Amino acid sequence: MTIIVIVTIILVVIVGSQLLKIAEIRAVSKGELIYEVSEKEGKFHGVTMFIGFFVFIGFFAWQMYKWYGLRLPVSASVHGVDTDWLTGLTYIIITPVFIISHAVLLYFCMKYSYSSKRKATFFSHSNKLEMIWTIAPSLVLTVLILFGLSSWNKIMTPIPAETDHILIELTGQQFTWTARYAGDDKKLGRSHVTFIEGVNATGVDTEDVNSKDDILVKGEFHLPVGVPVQFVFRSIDVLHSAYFPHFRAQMNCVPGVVTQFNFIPTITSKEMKGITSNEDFNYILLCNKICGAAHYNMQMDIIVESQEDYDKWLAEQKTFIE
Ligand SMILES: [Cu+2]
Repeated sequence: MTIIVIVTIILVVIVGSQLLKIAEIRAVSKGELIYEVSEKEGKFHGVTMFIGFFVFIGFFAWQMYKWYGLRLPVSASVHGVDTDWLTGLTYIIITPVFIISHAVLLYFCMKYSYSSKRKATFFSHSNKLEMIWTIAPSLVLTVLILFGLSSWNKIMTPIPAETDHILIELTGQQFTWTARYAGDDKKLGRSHVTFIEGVNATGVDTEDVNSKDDILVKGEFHLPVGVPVQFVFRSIDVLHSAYFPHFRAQMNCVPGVVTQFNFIPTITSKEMKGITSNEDFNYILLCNKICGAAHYNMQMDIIVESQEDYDKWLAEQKTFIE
């Protein structure tokens, strides 16, 4: 079936180009100027383009309406509220610019379509124009970037050791995640690919004293609400990306490099089920780099709960080294 469709498309293209050639030969034989656009043709193209503007903007409006409900629910992290606000601000700025620039562009196609009575003005340079279209976008971008940098610094500055927080290492591998909690000593034991052996699939250094109380979990991991979480990321094979859509966070997991960020969860899983009116709602960690055939299945559930429930859950988990 696919081959028939491909062959049909190729044949249609060949037939089309042959028909054009025939039309060209016919016009040339009659002495017509085939490469000259007439005023009538120019006007037709211009008007069609201007009508195209309304079709284009109509399609844009329809898409906004159609997919609006598929947006993520309210952010479940402190910095995520800032990120969403910044995204909203960016849309407020770029949407009118997008519509106005297209309206002007396509209206001018119609207004200035070819006329034999009009001669085009030639000018090679305008300092005034250059200044306007360089400075105006630069100013807008500077404001957006400054806001963005402030949010970025909040999640990228490592949490100081003396501040109360949880330390979790997420290791990506084709095609699964492993979460490692630092345990009572709040320190992660050393880890390296050279230690990977049998059940020690992420390469924890079992000789390191800091590894003794580390807790490894798969499938799902828990976080207490309102407590800062410092994440560190590793990959033991290819590039992965730890993506937490509901917390508006994402970080690459790079083989041989440790990356990090932190966030503070603000809404428990139970509360989010109510907010989204979806009893099956679950926070998820996804891999957001196409890392191989089963990439789509590389995910982990995240349960955000009260400190009490979290402590209870953590107490039930076994340390990696018994
Ligand atoms: Cu992956």
